[in-house]
Amino acid sequence: MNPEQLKPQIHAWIAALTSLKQLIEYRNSLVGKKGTLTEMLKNVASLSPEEKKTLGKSLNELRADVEAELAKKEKEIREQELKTAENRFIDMTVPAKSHGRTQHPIKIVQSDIIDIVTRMGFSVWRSPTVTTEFDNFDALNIPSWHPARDMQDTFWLTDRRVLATQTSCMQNHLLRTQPKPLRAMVLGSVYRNEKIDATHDIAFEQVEGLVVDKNINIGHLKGTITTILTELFGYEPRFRMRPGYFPFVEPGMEVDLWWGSSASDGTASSGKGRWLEFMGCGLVHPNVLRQADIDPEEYSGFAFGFGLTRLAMIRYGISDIRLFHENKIEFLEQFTV
Ligand code: FA5
Repeated sequence: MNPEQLKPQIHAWIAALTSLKQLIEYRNSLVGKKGTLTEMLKNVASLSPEEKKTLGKSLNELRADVEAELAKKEKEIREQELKTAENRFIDMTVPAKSHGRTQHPIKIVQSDIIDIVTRMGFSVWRSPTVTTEFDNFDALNIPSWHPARDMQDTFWLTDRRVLATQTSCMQNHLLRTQPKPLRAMVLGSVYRNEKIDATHDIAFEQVEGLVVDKNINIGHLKGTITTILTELFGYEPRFRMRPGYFPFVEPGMEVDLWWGSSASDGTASSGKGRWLEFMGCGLVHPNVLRQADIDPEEYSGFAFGFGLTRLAMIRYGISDIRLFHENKIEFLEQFTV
């Protein structure tokens, strides 16, 4: 058969193709390794020189024509598929698939806090790893003879500097250097020579809030804590305030959060939970203001400090603080953003 006669038939087949899948299959069946045209070309080798010349030439021409026709069709189909995809209806109500980027739970809580407090007008700071005895204790109304130094088991360096035991070590610096009124938030890693158990680690994350203005009272403190916690949890979590002693606040209080409640709104006790000490706070002690050359008659303030690590435990129902540092992939993979 004259290959020229095959042409219209092949063109008709190509024109009828509607998908890339069909096109690839058809291309293979024709000009693929074992395709019809390929086989015909192979057979030319056994023909007489005369036939070889004419048939070989027209078969090669047919092959080139078919390839060009297929390429044209392929372009057409691809363009059509793109258009269909563009016009496809996108249902915005279908929940987005998580893109699966995992992030450490402490990091997630930290970013959330920064987001919340910057909206509330706080500046955000980071406390140093190594600080001075003065900033960590003396400036906070804890002189060297004060028994309150024993409240925090401290890692001392040989030159009387310390590994920061609390983000409060930034208070004096902020009070001295920042203009009043002041609203500052400090994030930082702190270190204590403690016995490790399910709720105590030797290195953990703290967050400090420090506000100084005129006529500050406990209502401002409670309102700020309530707002931050409500924003963090998405509902007002169950917490209680009770008297607590810290030499750098007067009056001083501690805040406990309910830990382990199975109620989704965090209000009802499942009977299985317990109170977890979460935060120290109070009105800034006049001596702390005086240390920074601020007149306590003119300015007052409140401060609070909480364990970011404990917050993450409560928020995610994590039962053991040691999990944060174990680097177990099964644990970490549960937290995606
Ligand atoms: C302080 O560190 C004070 N600086 C808090 C403060 C700030 C009081 C401003 C007044 C004004 P405390 O030692 O209680 O206080 O620690 C604060 C919080 O850190 C605790 O409530 C707890 O949530 C967390 N925390 C304390 N020790 C550990 C630990 N070993 N492991 C994990 N979290 C801890």
